[in-house]
Amino acid sequence: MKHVLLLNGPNLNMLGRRQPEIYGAETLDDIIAASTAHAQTLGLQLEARQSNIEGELVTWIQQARETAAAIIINPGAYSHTSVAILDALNMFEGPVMEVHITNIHKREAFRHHSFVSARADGVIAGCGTQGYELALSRLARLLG
Ligand code: CA2
Repeated sequence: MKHVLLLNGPNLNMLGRRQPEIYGAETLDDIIAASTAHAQTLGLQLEARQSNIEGELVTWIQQARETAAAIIINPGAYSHTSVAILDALNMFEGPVMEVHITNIHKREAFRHHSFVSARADGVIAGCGTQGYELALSRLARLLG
């Protein structure tokens, strides 16, 4: 079974606990459970990790070169600041899907640019937490 690494960046551990009007009512655990179930229907094995620390995300992306066929990443606010995450993703050879729960283009101007989008094979924004399932479906297609 092909292995997909799902990474969530800073503050996404707070989903469902603060600002539900922006990010919805589901917790990160809810999202991981739904994504894991969806991955199984697609014949994919999901490993989910979250960190508030940029370097930890970079290390996990480096390690994924040996362990994962594809990456789904919601880099959170690091989307808009992190060349380090972009550089790490550029060393990963498999497909990368970038997910944002909100439509970053409808929000403040500083959220309109994502460094990660320069590497991502696909970007899903504004589809709520369903975006993670859409990203998995796309990866199933890309991985054949
Ligand atoms: O829309 C997204 O998924 C974002 O990546 C979420 C980031 C934000 O900085 C990006 O611009 C867009 C923020 C995640 C913060 O998550 C929270 C969850 C609950 C309560 C407060 C923040």
